Amino acid sequence: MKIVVLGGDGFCGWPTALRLIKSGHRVEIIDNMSRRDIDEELGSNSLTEIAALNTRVDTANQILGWHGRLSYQAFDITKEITRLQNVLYNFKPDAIVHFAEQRAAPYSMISDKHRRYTVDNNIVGTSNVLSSIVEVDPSIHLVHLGTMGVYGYSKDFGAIPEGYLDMKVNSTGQDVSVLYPTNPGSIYHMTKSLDQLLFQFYNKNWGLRITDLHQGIVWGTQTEETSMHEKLGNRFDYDGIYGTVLNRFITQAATEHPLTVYGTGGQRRAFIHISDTAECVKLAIENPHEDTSRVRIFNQVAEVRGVLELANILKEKYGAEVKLYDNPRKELPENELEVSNEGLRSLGFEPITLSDSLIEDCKFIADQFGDRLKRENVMSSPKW
Ligand code: NAD
Ligand code: USQ
Repeated sequence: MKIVVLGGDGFCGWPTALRLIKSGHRVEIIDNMSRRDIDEELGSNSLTEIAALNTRVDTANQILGWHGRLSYQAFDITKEITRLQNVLYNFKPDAIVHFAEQRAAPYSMISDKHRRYTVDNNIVGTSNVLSSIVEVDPSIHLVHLGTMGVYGYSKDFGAIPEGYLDMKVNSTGQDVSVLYPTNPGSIYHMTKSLDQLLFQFYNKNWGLRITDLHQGIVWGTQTEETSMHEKLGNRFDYDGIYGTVLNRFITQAATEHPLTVYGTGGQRRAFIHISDTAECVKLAIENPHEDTSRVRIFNQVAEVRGVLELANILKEKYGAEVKLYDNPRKELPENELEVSNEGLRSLGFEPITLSDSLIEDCKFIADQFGDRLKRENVMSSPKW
């Protein structure tokens, strides 16, 4: 198949692009390098060294013998819609994977400028992608990376279903299935909730084939493919704004920083390993749904874990100190969470769960690159 990967230079997009070409697909990456620019803005960095996108692409094509399967263009999908449409006319993709959004909740809560940037970038980007599909070829399958955070993290309606809630209407006694009520906890998560409405409308009006993958927190850094050459290595965020909790804890354990549990650590969240991110996207693309009467929504998660539980695993394994910090975020101090992942499982997804060996792979990398860590960036989250 021919696949456009929007945001293919990022943490999830790069390993996914490699997984797709290794599976025999042709991939065109589009990325405006905004994530690398944000590192400059924040004075932060990936713990791992990452090659420039042209070097990554050349390495994948030439050194690994995947010649011609991977190409890229660097531009902003919010600003250059004509160029985006030209890619669709010329490359003629069967599917588009949309990773190209500002994805850090803390970044989206820093200031007015950051709130607006996140809304502009994420909503205009998604809108441009949908509108371009309608203009160029409405049969293109759009696979979007959404988030578990659109549901909020509670058991108010029982186990979290895949996108739709089955309910009985009190006034009529009718059984209905509605888009799950959103309960975002940051401007970033709110943009993902708004994305859902865009998908619903474009599906209803033009019958577009759309899969929205509500992904949990991604952990790990390398996959089989990114480990094949040093120039294919993936990024690894550890700072207080882009670093996600488990990767932060692993890095902290490697650099003798106390594990930074926010609040009580009673927050429970859904997790998935980076290798499974790539695998699930591949499964969604290779198994497009026939019935386009509504948006297909899958929960892309492997398992649910508590924040303090994760810290205690690392404490036990590496003797790390666990420290409770005032929570910079407005969120439930404790929550129960149960999530269905039947959709992707029905396509063959066999989740990788937290294991000693995977933690050790990641700790090995954190040990190796520990001298690149900027300690002042570990507690850099804004408060909201
Ligand atoms: P990332 O920031 O590492 O990657 C996003 C990429 O998109 C970057 O390379 C960036 O330069 C590019 N981009 C952003 N805006 C763009 C624009 N307007 N035009 C062109 N390129 C643009 O983020 P990630 O961790 O790879 O996340 C990818 C997607 O997966 C996001 O949509 C995110 O919401 C979702 N997701 C991520 C996680 C996680 O834990 N990392 C969890 C759930 C969902
Ligand atoms: N947390 C700590 N200590 C830390 C960092 C985080 O206790 O040092 C806690 C947070 O308070 C929160 C939980 O860990 O309760 C998760 O925080 P996170 O930063 O790992 O994840 P989050 O902000 O939710 O965002 C990440 C990705 C985002 C994705 C989301 C999936 O950055 O793109 O959408 O995970 S989910 O959480 O399932 O909504």
